[in-house]
Amino acid sequence: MSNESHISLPTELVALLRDARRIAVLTGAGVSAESGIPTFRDALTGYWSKFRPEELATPEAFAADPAKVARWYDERRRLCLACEPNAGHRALAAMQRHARAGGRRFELITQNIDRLHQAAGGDDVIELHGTLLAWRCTACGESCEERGPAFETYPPACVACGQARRPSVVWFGEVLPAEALQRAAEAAMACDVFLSIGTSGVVYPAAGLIDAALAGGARVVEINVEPTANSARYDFSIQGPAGVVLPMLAREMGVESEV
Ligand code: BJW
Ligand code: ZN
Repeated sequence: MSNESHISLPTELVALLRDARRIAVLTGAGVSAESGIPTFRDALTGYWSKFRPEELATPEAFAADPAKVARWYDERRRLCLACEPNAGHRALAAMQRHARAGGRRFELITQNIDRLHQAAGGDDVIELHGTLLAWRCTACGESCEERGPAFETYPPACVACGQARRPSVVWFGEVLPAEALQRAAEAAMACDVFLSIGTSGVVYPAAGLIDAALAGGARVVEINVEPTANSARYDFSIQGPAGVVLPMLAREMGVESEV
């Protein structure tokens, strides 16, 4: 299922999105898959089909082998920098501009650390799991954006104090950035429509945002290439690639975009 001919968008869904005063969108790795960035849990291509998360994506893993973990994240950092946003990222940015031009709110919440929403023109993106493009010192907290070639040493050293730096991402067992989480929870609670796109919806607390949305009375929509464990909870579950479904939705909503 990869082109528009297999996908139909319910007219009720299009009307719902067109009329919403406030939309909150939660995205996951599936939104960047068509840009060439692997997801985590897809059976053949996901990172966790090749690596054990507890050996790479936990503070304990970094403490045990900082060079190995930093090298793996640096490879992923360079992959993100080499990848372009896709039609799904661009459609979301266009929907956000359109909503705001009409005096409506459109909050873009992401679990992704690749900054591709921002590269597509997404504004004020709420990053729940941090970003791979910033690395911070484990001792003094100094942080800087890293858009250059591979680091010379692993882990890279802090320019201020010489101690090890780590990617500014959120590993398992770590708390999410408080302001991002609070803004995401507020947006989910107060929105009319909540869209969950390209996420398996198993990692908390992001996976709990649908509960906040439902508690606040929102209609909830899922877009994914396959059904997820939570599909039955959604009012609309659209099956198809985000890079195909989102431009279709934007067009149906009358959003002017170059997607
Ligand atoms: C497409 C597509 C296409 C493909 N189009 N779709 C409550 C209950 C149970 C457990 C917990 C809980 N609270 C906390 C926990 C523990 C833990 C957790 O949730 N564990 C679960 C796995 C059970 N959570 C945490 O540890 C979090 N911290 C926390 O809660 O702190 C508070 C606390 C601390 C200490 C004690 C107590 C409380 C932190 C979670 C951090 C997650 N970090 C990662 C790694 C980031 C760095 C890195 O990149 O390496 O974030 S894990 C990984 O999963 C990454 C992602 O952001 C996250 C979500 O994955 P996502 O985006 O959904 O990707 P996939 O691969 O799972 O799914 C992709 C989907 O796309 C699939 O459905 C495809 O079908 C679809 N798809 N192509 C549309 N083209
Ligand atoms: Zn330092």
